[in-house]
Amino acid sequence: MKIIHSNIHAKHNPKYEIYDGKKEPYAEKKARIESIITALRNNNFNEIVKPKEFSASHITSLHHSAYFNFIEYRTRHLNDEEDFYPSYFIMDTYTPLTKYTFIAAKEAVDIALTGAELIKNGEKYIYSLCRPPGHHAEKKSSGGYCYFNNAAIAADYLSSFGKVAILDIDFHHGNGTQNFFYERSDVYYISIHADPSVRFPYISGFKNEMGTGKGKGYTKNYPLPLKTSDDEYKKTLLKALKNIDSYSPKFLLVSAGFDTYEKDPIGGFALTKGFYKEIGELISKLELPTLVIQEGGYHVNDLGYIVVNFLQGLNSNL
Ligand code: SP5
Ligand code: ZN
Repeated sequence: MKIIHSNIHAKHNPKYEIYDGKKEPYAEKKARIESIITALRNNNFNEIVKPKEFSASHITSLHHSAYFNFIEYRTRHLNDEEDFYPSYFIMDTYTPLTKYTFIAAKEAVDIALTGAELIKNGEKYIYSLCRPPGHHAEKKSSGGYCYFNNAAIAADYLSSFGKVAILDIDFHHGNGTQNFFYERSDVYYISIHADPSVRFPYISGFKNEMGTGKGKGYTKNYPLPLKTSDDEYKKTLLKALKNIDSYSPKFLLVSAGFDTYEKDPIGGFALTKGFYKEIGELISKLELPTLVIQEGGYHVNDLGYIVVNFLQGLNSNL
């Protein structure tokens, strides 16, 4: 399995996030990716390749051009040491701009699109190691550590070649991805996440959100309570996979967050380390060309192990 990765993400390095009025260390840190890459190399995932550069028009065909220009222009005018906190285009206190945020976020999109192009050309499994993550980013706002929606942009690209199902398994609901496809039937968004009435993003991810207009029936949410166990999660995952199978997509995109892990510092489910291999195996039974896009997951020490197990599970069907 090819892994798409670059080091540019490391330049995006916000100093803190603001929670309940207090500055806290930034959870979405570059060490996450270093943990994953080290574990991959130690486990014979050796095909690690750099992304291609794609035109920014892939971004502006989903995100508002005024928003794209704001991120590009505002970061270009920051000093090395300056972080920029909320404004009109930034919806929370977790998603500051730094001087290098634009180039890192653009690179993450290229990582996702490089994976999408390989899948379109016939690869079975690709892992796009995106950072910053993307699934909270909306048409004209950043949020939840996300700036450009890597998964939505990759899904939109793939949708020109056949129907796409997006399975979002991050602990948090992917409000951005859901919104981009809420009125479309050619991309089916299906998400398993923490009950949004008690966890970020609070504004969406409820059971009654099912799409509208032409998209009616092509959004599906499975909110789960805090402390959800492996067994409970598996029951829900099987339902989600069944729905995906009935949709008969040409491509599967997995928005893969690993903040569902029991020891995750900002999660709240009780999934164990060993369970991620089974999640991968269950997904592989769909036998679909699958693009895995990295989202959240903040337990730096165990993150690499979890990702390797997930990918090994996915690969087991080859
Ligand atoms: C991509 C992704 O996983 N984004 C998640 C964004 C969630 N941000 C809110 C979490 C804030 C938690 N900080 C809690 C500190 C308590 N001392
Ligand atoms: Zn998350």
